[in-house]
Amino acid sequence: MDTTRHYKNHFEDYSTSVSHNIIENNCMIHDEFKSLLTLEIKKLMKTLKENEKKWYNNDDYSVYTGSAGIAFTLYYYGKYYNDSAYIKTATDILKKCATNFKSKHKVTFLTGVVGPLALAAVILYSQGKKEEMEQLIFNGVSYSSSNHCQSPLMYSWHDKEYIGGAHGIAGVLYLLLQARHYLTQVQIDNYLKPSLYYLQRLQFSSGNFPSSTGNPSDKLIQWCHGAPGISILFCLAYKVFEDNTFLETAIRCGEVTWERGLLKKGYSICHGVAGNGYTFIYLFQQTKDVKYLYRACKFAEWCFHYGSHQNRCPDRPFSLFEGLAGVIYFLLDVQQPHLAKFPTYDI
Ligand code: GSH
Repeated sequence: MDTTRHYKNHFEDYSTSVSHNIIENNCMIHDEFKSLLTLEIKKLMKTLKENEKKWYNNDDYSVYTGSAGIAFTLYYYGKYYNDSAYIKTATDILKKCATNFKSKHKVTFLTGVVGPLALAAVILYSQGKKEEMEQLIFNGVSYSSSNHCQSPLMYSWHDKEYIGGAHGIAGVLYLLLQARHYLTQVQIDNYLKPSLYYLQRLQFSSGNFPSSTGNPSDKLIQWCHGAPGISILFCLAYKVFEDNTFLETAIRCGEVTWERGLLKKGYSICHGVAGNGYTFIYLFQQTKDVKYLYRACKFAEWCFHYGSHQNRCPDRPFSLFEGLAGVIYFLLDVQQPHLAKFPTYDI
């Protein structure tokens, strides 16, 4: 039985001759490929709109799988094509999400777990029970020291120390790096940088990363788990620290993503081909090497056949992170690769 997670990548790799009608000399997307992207985006947007009733399934108002994420794509589309109707629809949906989150959703201070956790922390602190209080706070430093981790920062979720962009330390480090101007030099030197060096040591010889510590499986090549999300982190780390080894790590992630990134699981930005396409966009932004822009275009081209190469349908088929809205977002981003940013992750 074939248990591989990816299709064989039959795309020819970059050369000036194969890319002549995809990329122009000046690293811009060729008008011919742009027309194809636009055609595809409009077709997929039509499908998205035809399924509007399904956007609001299960009262999910989140950016990840709910209507707020779809609104984000509508807004981005409206901005790109200068179409105010989409911006208005997006605003109306987001207002509805905000109202409904307050009254129904559980991840709030008043009705969700955040409230009791924060209140308990305050009470324990006032009683001088600092250690107990610290156990309640999300804190990578204390988790790492109390669990004797090799990285000065570490986090756990569902009792696992995840590594990747969505659930793991790579995602946290990515946000901390973006917020570096709010950190002290000591925090950067003693926590952030050594955590990056620790992560580098986990890279498999294939270029991929484990999904959690101690897990030897080299299986998942997705933005959420494995090389793609980590490549994005190390591109930024290279930009900030100018350490060549960070760029080398990111490039090795890019190679394995090109080789094994056309996933059977589907097209999503979280664990599918569109998310993996962002790997090449970030490598292109960092290195200006047109090879990566070409590769991003080929992953976009794969998405032109949306739905035809996948072994399952997403649970939330129209959502930003699992479904169609995210794929449209990626195709819009490929049209303007210098400005592209992974939605809601890059601030
Ligand atoms: N609910 C998701 C969908 O319908 O698209 C599927 C769940 C999923 O793929 N989760 C990701 C994953 O890697 C993490 S966000 N799962 C483990 C696996 O594929 O082995």
